[in-house]
Amino acid sequence: MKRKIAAIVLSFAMTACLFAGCGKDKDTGTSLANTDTVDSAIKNATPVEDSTGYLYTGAGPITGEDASLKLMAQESNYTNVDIRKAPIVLKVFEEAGVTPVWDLYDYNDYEKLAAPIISSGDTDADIIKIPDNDPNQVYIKSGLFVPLDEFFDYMPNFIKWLSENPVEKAELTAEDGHIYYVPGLNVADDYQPCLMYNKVWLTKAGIEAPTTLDEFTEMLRYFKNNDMNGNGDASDEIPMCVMKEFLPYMFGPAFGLDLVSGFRADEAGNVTYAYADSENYKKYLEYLNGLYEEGLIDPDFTSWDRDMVIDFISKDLTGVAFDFSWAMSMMYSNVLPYYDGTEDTAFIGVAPLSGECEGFYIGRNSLSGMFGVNKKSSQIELAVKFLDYAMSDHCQDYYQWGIVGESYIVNADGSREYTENGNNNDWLQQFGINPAFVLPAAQSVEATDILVAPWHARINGELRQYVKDPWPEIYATSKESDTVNLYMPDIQAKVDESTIDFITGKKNLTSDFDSYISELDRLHIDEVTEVRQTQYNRYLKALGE
Ligand SMILES: [Ca+2]
Repeated sequence: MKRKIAAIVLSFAMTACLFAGCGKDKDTGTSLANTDTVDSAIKNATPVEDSTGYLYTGAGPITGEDASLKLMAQESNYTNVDIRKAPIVLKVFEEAGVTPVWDLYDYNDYEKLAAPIISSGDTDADIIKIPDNDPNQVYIKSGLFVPLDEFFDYMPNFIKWLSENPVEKAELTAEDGHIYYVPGLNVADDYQPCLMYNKVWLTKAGIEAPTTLDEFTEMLRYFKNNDMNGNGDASDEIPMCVMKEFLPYMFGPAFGLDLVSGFRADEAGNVTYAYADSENYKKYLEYLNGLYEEGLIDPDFTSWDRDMVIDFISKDLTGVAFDFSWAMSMMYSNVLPYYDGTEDTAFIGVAPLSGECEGFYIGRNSLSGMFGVNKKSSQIELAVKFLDYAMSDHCQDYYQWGIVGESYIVNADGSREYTENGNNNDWLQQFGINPAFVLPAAQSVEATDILVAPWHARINGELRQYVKDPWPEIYATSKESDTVNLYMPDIQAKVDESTIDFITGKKNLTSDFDSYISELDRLHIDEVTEVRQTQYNRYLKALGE
């Protein structure tokens, strides 16, 4: 069972597609300040001939001469896939007019193997995939990477994308005002974690899907006290089966808290730490402790993993789940004994719960695998142009769908579907679908939609409106990361332990909560919050506010 689930999740991660922007509209409507480096570079960029006299305007080929580029990146995470031979990857190089020279390292050990090479600068690769998103600017500070904004004349696709995605542009802007990486993209607003109800149980109970905490509690009581699964035993129902790591996603927003990111800025830009909110976080804990005391949260919930939740669901023991949206039709509904492929017999995603505050779901950051150009490369212009071409919409279409007539077909109405081969995951991986480990590929919502049940895709579209951005990804200075690394692990440990103790009643909310808050003070939460505030101010500046 476990193995199968891992495979499913992996295949989602790899085939699910996305597309740039993925339906996300993060434009804040604010005008971009043209005072900073990146914005003026975008504003002043004009396509110009390179040193060989070739003019690249965003489409392939990117050069008029025989050319090759050396890429340092990852092998596929599928051991039976040789990405060097994958048709989609070869197609992109072929259209670019460039021959790839590969310097690939094991997928799982990439960070361990690549980090020392990048830090020491001991590589002649022209293009390098960095092992993480460089949160502390370690690779940027190594001086190995070219500030891409100095080459924006050669990056028409990239600057268009940056202009259309101010949040990602701000996140990519380093502390020194330059942009060093071209990113791949995750789906960030679609298929995010959400609340799911057992539709058959709702129907049996004769109720609509609850949208408030009060209605929700009533529903749990009904599930607990009735023989929902009809096996003659009214005591074997587990009203909700949710792993503990999803409780913050599920209930925090009803109390106005983003307990997933932890840090959050209010409308005025003031940053606070949700777990140190002595009013709202206390109310959150009081609510969950109430559910626990009443037996509406199972006594064993802290030990549950996804396999156990799937096992409960397969035995028709529960009415409520909360997980990544993907689980809805692909891991939960499909194991229900009576699921027939329709919404009426499924675990269905629903709107978030509201309390004193209106509910929302928490999305994720979209920046994924990042690529930079080696400052020591003898062909920086070519490398920059290749990255620009490789992130273009034209190439994203290859990454997400493959090649027409081979991996997919276009119907008369313009819609697409995968061919029989395209629906074979092994074949599709070998074909090179979503090659994010070697190229700046974006996942696509549209290609995910056709992988899940039709009702699931429709529900995802309905839930997108509730998804809010998480705390942005902001580069840290070394002093900032020192402060965070010094204090945050102890704070996190304290929070994790106390949360469970308060929910289960091991700690008393009336007598012990104040000392919990003082303990966070003693662990220097103020200093960490101050760092987050400084970073957030920098982010707003890069955003043009
Ligand atoms: Ca029963």
